[in-house]
Amino acid sequence: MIKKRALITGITGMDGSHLADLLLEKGYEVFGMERRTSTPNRTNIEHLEGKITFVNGDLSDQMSLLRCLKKTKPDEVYNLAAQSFVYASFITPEQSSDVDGLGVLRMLEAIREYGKPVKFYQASTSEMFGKVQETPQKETTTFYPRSPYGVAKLYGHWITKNYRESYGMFNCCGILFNHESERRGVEFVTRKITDGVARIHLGLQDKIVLGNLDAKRDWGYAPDYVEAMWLMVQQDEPDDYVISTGKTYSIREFLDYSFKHIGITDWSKYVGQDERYMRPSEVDLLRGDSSKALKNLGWKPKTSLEEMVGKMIDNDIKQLGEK
Ligand code: NAP
Ligand code: F7E
Repeated sequence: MIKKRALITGITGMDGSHLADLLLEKGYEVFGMERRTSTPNRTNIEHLEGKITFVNGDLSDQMSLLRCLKKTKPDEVYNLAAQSFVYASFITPEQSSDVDGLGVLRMLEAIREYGKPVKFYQASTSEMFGKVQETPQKETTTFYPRSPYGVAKLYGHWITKNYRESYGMFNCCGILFNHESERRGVEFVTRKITDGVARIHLGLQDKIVLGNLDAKRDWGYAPDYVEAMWLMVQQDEPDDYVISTGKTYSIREFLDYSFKHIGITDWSKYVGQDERYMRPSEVDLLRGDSSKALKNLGWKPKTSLEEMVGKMIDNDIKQLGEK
């Protein structure tokens, strides 16, 4: 049987690594696009070495993308690469806009130039809802991004739709709400907390210093969410979907679940706050409505927040213990 071929950009990231696991399980030949760095970080993908093929490319370099397509001849391209840290997009707005906005255009142009039929998935985000205009947020909710990241992703979202309508390309956008896992980067609030709680549990750290504790997020589990990406690409018609749990929790509530996991109910003495982790403009509340995904894709989240927090902390304790 001929194997389907998938090219994943952002292979070293959280979602890229989980999607590669899923596609390998489904019998795909998987290609992972990696950008050149002085010290490669393959922490999330060590287990994939020998199972997938790595190719070099960068979303800020047009020709490198075309070369990746020619080399890998994919049936499906999942564009997961991005400067994905909202906070950093305030510090390097131009670089974030280039990669997260124009990078998408470059990949779409590369696919047009390549000329063979390719199904394209774009990693859109709930950050496009920003200062939310209704709750819960769904596919038809008006966008109001609140960061250079959100604005750039909105460009990526619209250019993907525009190329679908202009050139009849199979392009779909997953508007994914926050999702986390054991492989989440440690600068994001969930992993910063689970790693910090694990360190406190092991006596390696006294305090976790955070920014705004009142922001609310709709947090799901990344392995559940990569399944939704794949389902979108398997449809006969391309479309855009919100992927979320429908539940929202504050950072304080995330702290409650996390400390409870190691038997602490009053965490006040273990958590500090510092202005330096606050953002110039904040997204206060996100809660998604993914009923379209349930209806058309049969997708729904499987993992509760409590379960996910437990998995993340247990993994952090194990990893720190091994070190
Ligand atoms: P992540 O862990 O930060 O991974 C981002 C990946 O993009 C990394 O592999 C990174 O490579 C790569 N990358 C960065 N700049 C690049 C460039 N110029 N060219 C090529 N690759 C580049 O992000 P994630 O959480 O897995 O998210 C995956 C995608 O979904 C991103 O597009 C993100 O914006 C979007 N998204 C995420 C969430 C979420 O909650 N996780 C929600 C909605 C949408 P290096 O290792 O070299 O840095
Ligand atoms: O912040 C607050 C912070 O950086 C969540 C990305 O994957 O999801 C992610 O973006 C909230 C914010 O994720 C700290 O102010 C408080 O309100 O974990 P985060 P994010 O900004 O929601 C979306 C959907 C994406 O698309 C992005 O790529 O937590 N917060 N104290 C903090 N945040 C961080 N990082 N660090 C703190 O100390």
